[in-house]
Amino acid sequence: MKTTKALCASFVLGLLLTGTTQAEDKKAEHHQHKEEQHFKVIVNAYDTNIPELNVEGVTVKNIRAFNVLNEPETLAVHKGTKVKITIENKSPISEGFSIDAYDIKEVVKAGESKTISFVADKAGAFPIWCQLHPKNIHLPGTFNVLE
Ligand SMILES: [Cu+2]
Repeated sequence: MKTTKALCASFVLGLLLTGTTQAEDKKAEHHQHKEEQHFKVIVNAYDTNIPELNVEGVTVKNIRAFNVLNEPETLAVHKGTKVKITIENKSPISEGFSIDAYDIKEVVKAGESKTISFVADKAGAFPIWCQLHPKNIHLPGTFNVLE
């Protein structure tokens, strides 16, 4: 009877120890920033025709509008993640890719790709914008870093 109790007690203790070790491991992983995420952002240009537009009482017909977008426009990671972004430029001209808070300012030539890596160590919502073109033509995106 005594032996059984002792066995039971050591079994329970064993379970408790295993449980604690797993929790510690998870904590350690979190602190070492082991998480990695790879994104692919395609920069694309859209040539659109607006048949008719009324601006300040004046009707203008057949306007050609040129818009550049990053797809996807929003990227989200947790703080501490190792981030890799491959920027593929499908626009017919060179495009910029900037995230000021992370000192990122890249230029990708037409038809080319570039991969950047950094650790997302600042939480917040940061604009991704093109430093080469006006913001009404190359629409800004957002880099979200969650605490
Ligand atoms: Cu641009």
